[in-house]
Amino acid sequence: MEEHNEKMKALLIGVCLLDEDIAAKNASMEELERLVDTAGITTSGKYIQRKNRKSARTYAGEGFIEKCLKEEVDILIFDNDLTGSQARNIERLFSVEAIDRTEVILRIFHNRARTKEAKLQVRLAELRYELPRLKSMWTHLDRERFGSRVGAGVAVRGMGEKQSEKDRQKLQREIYVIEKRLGKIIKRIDTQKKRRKRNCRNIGLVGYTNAGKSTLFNRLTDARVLVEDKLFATLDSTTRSLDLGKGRDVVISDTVGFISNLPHHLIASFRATLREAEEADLLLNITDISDDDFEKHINDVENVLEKIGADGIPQLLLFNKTDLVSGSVVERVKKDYPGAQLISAKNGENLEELLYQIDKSLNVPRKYRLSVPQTHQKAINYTHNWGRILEKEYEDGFVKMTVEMGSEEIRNLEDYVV
Ligand SMILES: Nc1nc2c(ncn2[C@@H]2O[C@H](COP(=O)(O)OP(=O)(O)OP(=O)(O)O)[C@@H](O)[C@H]2O)c(=O)[nH]1
Ligand SMILES: [Mg+2]
Repeated sequence: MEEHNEKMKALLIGVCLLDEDIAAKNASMEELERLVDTAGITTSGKYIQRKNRKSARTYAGEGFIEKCLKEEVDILIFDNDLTGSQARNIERLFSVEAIDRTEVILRIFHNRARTKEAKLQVRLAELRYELPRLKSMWTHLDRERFGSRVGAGVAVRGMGEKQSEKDRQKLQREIYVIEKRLGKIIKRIDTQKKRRKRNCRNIGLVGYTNAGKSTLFNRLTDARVLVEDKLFATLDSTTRSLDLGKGRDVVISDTVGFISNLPHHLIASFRATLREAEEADLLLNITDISDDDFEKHINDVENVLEKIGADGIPQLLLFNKTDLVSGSVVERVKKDYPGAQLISAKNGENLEELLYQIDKSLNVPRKYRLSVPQTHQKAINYTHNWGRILEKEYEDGFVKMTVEMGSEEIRNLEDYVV
């Protein structure tokens, strides 16, 4: 895939069928513009076509595209998925490159992948995207050589078809090799994880892209993961230990963000990176409260979690960027989502409480040393009821105990912990 420089100019085109929601389409176009910007392309116009059905040949219809193309641009970007032949039809008719949303995402990933693992995953996603498009890519070659006869089903094996078969095999071979290499990487991650799991619990940060996952991650762990006001700043996962106080160590992982209409093959290709989320004991599901569409984003994230089989993992819902919204929004969200945590990762607001809630959600039973006056019968009974006593001795009017207890329960005995 080629690199694109800043100067590339694009028109964004979307189709909204008459029975579809125009507000949702507008939001999707706005997001596409952000994606396009992240890919280093300038948007010089956005158009939505309302109609009752899609055009098979050019998706938006030739007349509509013609009207949009009042000014000279380098590329047309469609918010909806184009088939390979639609893209080529448009390119031939209007002499301008045509791509869709998925390809914009792929370009971003392509330009941003840094580690070997991320690069392999991106390459795999690109190959999986290209494969079904190959056939139609070459059919025009056949048409040019044999005229309409091929289209009429004449049993001529055209140049294009042979070429397409060769290319398909080449792609499939490459896919096979990359899948094998990634399979090995996943195995390695799993082995490391197993080793880690024996000692401590794993937390995965998930959420819509740009929600503030990396900002929170850096805040909590003093890491220096790249934070940017761009979509898909993070493509790799990073794991650090997180101190919940009193030696209660857990590990936390920052990972790639999600987006609506995330192409299926892209999710499948990012298996190695998403492994951290798939295997977590607790997910911090982080949402940007200042985004008008945050409710939709929560849904989108749920959908991706379901696709990767992580929807059964206990979750803590976090609303981030409270510094950007009014008190009334905060109050409404608190009411609508009881149990959710409202934070500002940037200002560090409410993070103490967050750590406590994380601890509570994990409720890892751990060892504590307690020293309880013998007269405090209530506390002693409580310890027996809620903890597992490992050692017990009497000394100078105190009961000294080593107990294993959940982090929630131990809060009631805080005064006795030594
Ligand atoms: N005002 C405000 N901005 C924030 C807060 N948290 C994060 N941001 C900003 O939001 C943008 C995205 O933050 P990141 O931490 O990169 O978001 P992310 O979820 O890791 O994004 P991706 O890796 O792209 O998926 C950056 O410009 C941050 O500075 C917050 O609490 N308040
Ligand atoms: Mg990030």
